[in-house]
Amino acid sequence: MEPSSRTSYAAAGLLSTGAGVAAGHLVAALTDPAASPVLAVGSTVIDLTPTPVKEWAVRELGTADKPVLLASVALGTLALAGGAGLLARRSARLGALVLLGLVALAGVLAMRRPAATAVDVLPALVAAVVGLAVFALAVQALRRAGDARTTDALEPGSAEAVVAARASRRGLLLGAGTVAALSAAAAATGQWVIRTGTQIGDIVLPRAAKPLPPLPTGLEEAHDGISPLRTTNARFYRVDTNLVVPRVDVDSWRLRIDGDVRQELTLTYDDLRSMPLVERDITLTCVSNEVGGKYVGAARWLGVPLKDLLDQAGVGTKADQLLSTAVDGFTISTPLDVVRDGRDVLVAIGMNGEPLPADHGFPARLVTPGVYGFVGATKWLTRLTLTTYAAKRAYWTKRGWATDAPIKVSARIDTPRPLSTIKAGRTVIGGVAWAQHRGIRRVEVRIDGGAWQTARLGPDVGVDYWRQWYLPWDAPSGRHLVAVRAVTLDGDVQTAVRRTPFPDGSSGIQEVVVTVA
Ligand SMILES: Nc1nc2c(c(=O)[nH]1)N[C@H]1C(S)=C(S)[C@@H](COP(=O)(O)O)O[C@H]1N2
Ligand SMILES: [Mo]
Repeated sequence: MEPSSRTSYAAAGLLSTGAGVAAGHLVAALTDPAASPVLAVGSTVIDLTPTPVKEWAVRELGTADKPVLLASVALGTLALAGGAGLLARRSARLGALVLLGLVALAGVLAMRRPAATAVDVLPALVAAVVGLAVFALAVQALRRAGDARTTDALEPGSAEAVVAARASRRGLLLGAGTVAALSAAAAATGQWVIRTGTQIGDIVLPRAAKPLPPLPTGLEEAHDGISPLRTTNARFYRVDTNLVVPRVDVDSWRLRIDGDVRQELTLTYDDLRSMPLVERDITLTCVSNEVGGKYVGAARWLGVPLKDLLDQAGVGTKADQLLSTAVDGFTISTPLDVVRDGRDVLVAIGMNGEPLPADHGFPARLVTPGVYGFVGATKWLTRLTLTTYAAKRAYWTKRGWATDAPIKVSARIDTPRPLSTIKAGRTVIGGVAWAQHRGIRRVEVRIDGGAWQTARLGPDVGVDYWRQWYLPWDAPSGRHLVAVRAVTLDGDVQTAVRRTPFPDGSSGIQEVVVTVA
């Protein structure tokens, strides 16, 4: 590699951009992670991604959608950074200008977020200073190496010239290596700070005014493979638009209730904690859950009934929408008649006996039984506004999604697994079924296109909670098609058949292929 070759200049662009981005990331980790240059660009890409692509990504990539997105952003940035380096071979100023443009873009994107504050320019500023400084040094070093080669009195190809070139190359590589190592260390430290910073300390939750009895024993105790009656916090699915989980300082956090109300309310975390709390068992699910998918979970939530808060604020007559805002500015809208029809809507602060985990909305979130998460489960909640659909549109509403989204009846086969091979003989087919707020009356299983057989149901935890089910099966050898469907208390039943693992929809009869050996 010639010190002044194209590769060296491209590498200088990459190195300096990497150093800038890493330094910016570290500063962001210490102030506001969402303002990190990479994350600011990534979040913008998420917001601008056309809805069908986003739906595809959630479905096909699952929780890997974010790493994939970040990797793409990184690759795009690296390409531009390499380009800036190449430009610098002709004109250092031009290269620097492109780099500055890149960083400025990240800075603008960080500031355009609804929740941005003045400190959020800091990461981009630091990235600019560090990036340009490394760039200037690198270009200077490459120039000097190039000049040395052309003007050296040493005879080209002579032993002295070879030694000098080697020494200069070694110096350059050493410098580049040092900068790369420092950058990696800065980025890693930033990641570490972000991860440890979101841990929730030793908050002790008060008990509910009338604690619920413990959950009954679930079918999972008797039959391997059926989803536990309660999903643990660690295993609960996570779906949101956030690249980094918002880190909320609980002391300065407030919940504001405003809009069409008699009296605006501003509540602290302690205010919420000292109100009469209730416990509710509610299953949560995502509209992007494919048939047989895992974006569904069931938990015991602790919180303040939304009704109590709305009664205290006094809802006016004009509002038809409850617009909730998260600390990062993300919004969700819920039909007001849904939240006021008597169902147990909660502003939850606890999940399965613990403070809400950061991933699931610490310090407070909305939980609305009977509607998909994107219309009723706002995490990192900070504001509830009584307004109208005509006046305000939430994040997903702007992207063409429905404003009301009642959960469709669904049943999932947990065991046997799709496409698995099991031993012939006595076994069970089992899983869970849900239709939040309508309840499950019956679950039916069909084997090889035969008659629908009624499965046995697990314990009843209420209409808002999923229901476990199983059907004993004396499995004969061969390949079999096993299908499941559920019927709600009000007689609604699934129709379209969806064979998994070939997802093609968010509701329908799940059918799996099983080989019995
Ligand atoms: N602030 C915020 N809240 C949000 C979302 C989000 O992107 N941001 N996503 C919603 C969606 S689409 C779903 S399905 C649920 C998922 O909740 P969970 O991650 O706790 O399972 O959160 C909802 N609340
Ligand atoms: Mo969702």
